[in-house]
Amino acid sequence: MGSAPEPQELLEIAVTVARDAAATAYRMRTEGVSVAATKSTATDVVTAADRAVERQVIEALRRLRPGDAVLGEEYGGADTGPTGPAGVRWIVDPIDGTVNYLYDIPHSAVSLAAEVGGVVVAGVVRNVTTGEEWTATAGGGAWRDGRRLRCSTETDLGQTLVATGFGYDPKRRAHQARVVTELIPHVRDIRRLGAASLDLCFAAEGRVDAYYEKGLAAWDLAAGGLVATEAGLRVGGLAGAEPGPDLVIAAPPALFAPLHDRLADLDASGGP
Ligand code: LIP
Repeated sequence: MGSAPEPQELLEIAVTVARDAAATAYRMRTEGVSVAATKSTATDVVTAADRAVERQVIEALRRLRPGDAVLGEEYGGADTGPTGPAGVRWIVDPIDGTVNYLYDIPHSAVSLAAEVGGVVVAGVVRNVTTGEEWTATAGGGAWRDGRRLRCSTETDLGQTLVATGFGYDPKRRAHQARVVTELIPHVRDIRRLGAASLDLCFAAEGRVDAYYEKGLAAWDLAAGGLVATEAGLRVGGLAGAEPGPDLVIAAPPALFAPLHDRLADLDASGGP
């Protein structure tokens, strides 16, 4: 097995590919976007841009890193781990925040991460409309536009601005809404911005203090999760679990336990 490139080298590839992908998404947005199909439910939409951008990312990675595995939201792929000779797997969400993208809300992103031996070592999240770009490498910190990012230092849950999200299944949304209803008297306020990767990056630089959500897939979490971790946030699940589909909590170390315990009490990982 050949040795994997350094995280910084993988990051440079990710940034090049993500910038081109975001440019395509932006162009297609200006040309007009419509629903191409629906997935898990009638509101879980995919546009022609989601597919075109993911194909573009896959082709670019095939050219730049032949043999690496790619897992993407629209075309799936290597969801069982790397098959490439160097053990590198790329995880891509071509347009995270697709509903925002469809409604022309300037809050959607290309999210691309590189994983080596099952560990995410490099990631980029680029806002399609604003061009804001968050990057991170394992041990190398989190950055936006050349500035090293540090998360919020908030310690009081009652003063905490929390971002969260809702799934596409109405029953799950009803459960998530009950959790928010019970949580909101105990925090500063809630923000529902519509893209997990950007929520994690906002938390990384203190635009919100914390974030949690049930139902995230690997492509929603991979790059943004590394940015959040490298900015000092603790990113985990309930009861010591890894962050994953059951629940993702990202919070400054002092806030993680109080937010975790409140969410556990409210069965935030439960429901459909
Ligand atoms: C979205 C996530 C968001 C979640 C939405 C949706 P998509 O991903 O980023 O956090 O609340 O339900 O899953 O579908 O736009 O790639």
